[in-house]
Amino acid sequence: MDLQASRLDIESIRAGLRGSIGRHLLYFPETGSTNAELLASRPGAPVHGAVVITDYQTAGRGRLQRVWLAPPCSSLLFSVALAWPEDLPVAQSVMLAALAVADALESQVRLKTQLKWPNDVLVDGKKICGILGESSPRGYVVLGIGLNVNFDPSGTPGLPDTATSVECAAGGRVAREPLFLAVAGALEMWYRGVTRNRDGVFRAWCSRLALIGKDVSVHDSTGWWDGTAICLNPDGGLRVRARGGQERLVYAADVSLRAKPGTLQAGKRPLQ
Ligand code: BT5
Repeated sequence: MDLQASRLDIESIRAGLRGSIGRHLLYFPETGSTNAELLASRPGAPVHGAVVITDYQTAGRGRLQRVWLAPPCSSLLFSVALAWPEDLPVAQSVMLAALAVADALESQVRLKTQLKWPNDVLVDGKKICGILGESSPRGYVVLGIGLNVNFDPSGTPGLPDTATSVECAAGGRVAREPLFLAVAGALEMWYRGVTRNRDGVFRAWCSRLALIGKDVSVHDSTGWWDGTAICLNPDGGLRVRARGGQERLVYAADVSLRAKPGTLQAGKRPLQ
């Protein structure tokens, strides 16, 4: 595979980094998964702010054993290690990353974003970025960020029609390096915020979530079911009142807004 033509310009990234995020930066033209790479790189102790970034993943991973796909040299695919306070839910590190990506897309490309529980950034209701948070030993989290940039997901085999990219949403290709630097800068800012105000990330994330009070369809290990999203727990759990009236707390699930309550047929995935 020829990655040479449009590989990331790592030197320009290094030159543009200002804070602790990316101070230790490892680039691979191709790797299995940047999360796996970062979790394995320093057994027992990742360095705060360490970043592994690549132009292509052969085994990119999502939640729940799903895959993350992106054509070579098309996207931002990286993982960052953050020292994470023991008393702060790991789920809030994923919220922090989503806020950082949203800020970067808004400041760099003027894209209006929405955040979707538990780990997505959307533009026009379609997924532009997925985030995978994995805890690592001794008080670190590893946040894997996959941000679709210069390709058309509708022409990429294996991708759902609910995917979009910066190119599609903004109507043109953008340089990935300044976008990465903007995400790194926003991560730094939100991370500093966490140390000053424990609730800040959770509150900011909740305020950008268009889910609470809405009719939703939930897909979890029990199948599809309908309900109303009531509120979020600081540990990332979503409290949903099911149709029968009982409240359920969901973590490992996919949740979609329902356009028309009651229209979902059993076993069928709703339209986003
Ligand atoms: C996620 O999982 O959204 C987390 C994705 C994290 C990817 C990054 S890339 C860098 C780092 N290294 C890794 O190995 N992973 C992280 P989840 O919510 O489970 O969504 C996965 C689902 O999204 C898949 O089942 C597909 O349906 C869909 N999908 C796969 N690739 C996509 C893409 N490029 N854009 C939009 N949707 C995609």
